[in-house]
Amino acid sequence: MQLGPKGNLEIYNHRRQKLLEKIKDGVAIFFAHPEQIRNNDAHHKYRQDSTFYYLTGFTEPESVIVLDGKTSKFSLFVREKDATRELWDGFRYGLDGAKKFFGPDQVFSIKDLASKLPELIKESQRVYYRYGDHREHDEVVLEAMQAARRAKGRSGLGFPDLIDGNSIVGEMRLIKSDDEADLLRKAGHITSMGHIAGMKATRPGMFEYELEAIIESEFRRLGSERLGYNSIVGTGANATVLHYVFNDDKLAENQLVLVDAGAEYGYYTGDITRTYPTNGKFTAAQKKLYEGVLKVQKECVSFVKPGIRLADIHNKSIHGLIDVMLDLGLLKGSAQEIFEKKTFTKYFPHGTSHWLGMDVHDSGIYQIDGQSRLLEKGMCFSVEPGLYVPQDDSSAPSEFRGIGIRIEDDILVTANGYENLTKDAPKEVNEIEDLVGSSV
Ligand SMILES: [Mn+2]
Repeated sequence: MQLGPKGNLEIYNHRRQKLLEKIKDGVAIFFAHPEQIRNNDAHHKYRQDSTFYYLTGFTEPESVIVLDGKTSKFSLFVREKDATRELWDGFRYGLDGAKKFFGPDQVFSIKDLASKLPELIKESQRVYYRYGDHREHDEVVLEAMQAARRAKGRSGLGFPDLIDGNSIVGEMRLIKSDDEADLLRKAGHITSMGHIAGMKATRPGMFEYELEAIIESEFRRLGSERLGYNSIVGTGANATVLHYVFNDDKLAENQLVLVDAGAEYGYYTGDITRTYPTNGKFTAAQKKLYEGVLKVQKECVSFVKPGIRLADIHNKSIHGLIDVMLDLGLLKGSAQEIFEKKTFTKYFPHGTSHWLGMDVHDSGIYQIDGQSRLLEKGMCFSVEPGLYVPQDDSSAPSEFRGIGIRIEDDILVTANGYENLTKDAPKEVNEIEDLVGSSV
């Protein structure tokens, strides 16, 4: 295995330096993500917390970062070397390895966290820590803050202020650097290739989980370490369930299958949704609905540039989809009234976009002073309008019942416009019809 962080150590130093400037004379604490038991002594596959990784490149659990704004000191708590545990579970950096490869000013054993933390925070009246995510971490921080306060004796000062440190890093993570854009571009490309592999192999009679495995296998083959989120593969009316999780149904003739899957690469994820006919040919009704959503999706994508807002894109998406719904007889009445009374949510119940980055629903504030924030170069998000007609919706024209369609791309804001990071995943009707089933 290759030791040390992926990429240049300078990237992580630079991020911590930027954070230190923001916390001024406060102290920031970040915990590694806790390991999760699956059953008995078997764990879920471990993935580091994104913010923790962003600041260190360090991937081991049971680790803690402490950054002191006054002294600019970076302290890292890690697991000690342990021959027995390493025989069973594999390599650990230990204190010396962590110091050598990840550049902390001082390194401690995670066993000493409770005793050392009060010392590290006692000079500060502000502690940056996200309270409420993990009770066991909250406990440690609270104890340390109490101990630090006691140690100060009679100072007249109260308990230190507690500020959410993750939100501050979240704002940093929202604007992607060129290095991050490269990783997102790669994740977008691998994700596109996985979707293409899935389209080629699709045939009626296969199970949703087979299709899932083919897509994910292509992700891995192309260098993706893991998924960005659990894949959704929903055929027929399963596609109308937004976060369908079962993936155990059989694909039938004349159905559309909706696939929402994303490969992670270097801790950054793609997030693509494509919807296509199981036998490679859209029915007339499927095509009408599909082309409606596609037109809206393309209009929303090409609208992206700095200075507009996600709310503008969402509104564009709503207005476009309302026109489609009126056109196809899904809704009746005036577009204005449907918009104002939000009756479109019957068929388009979700938002159009979410931030994308290390997490599929990435960090970063959406609204500033109650208003959707202005887009800037380096922001990355999904554009994913959809229409979902429930199977039992007797008010909808029968030809559309049980059809769910979503089309999703990953968009990076550039200086003058946008870059579609997932443009390699085909979405035009003729492209899809050519691809689907072509390797069967
Ligand atoms: Mn998405």
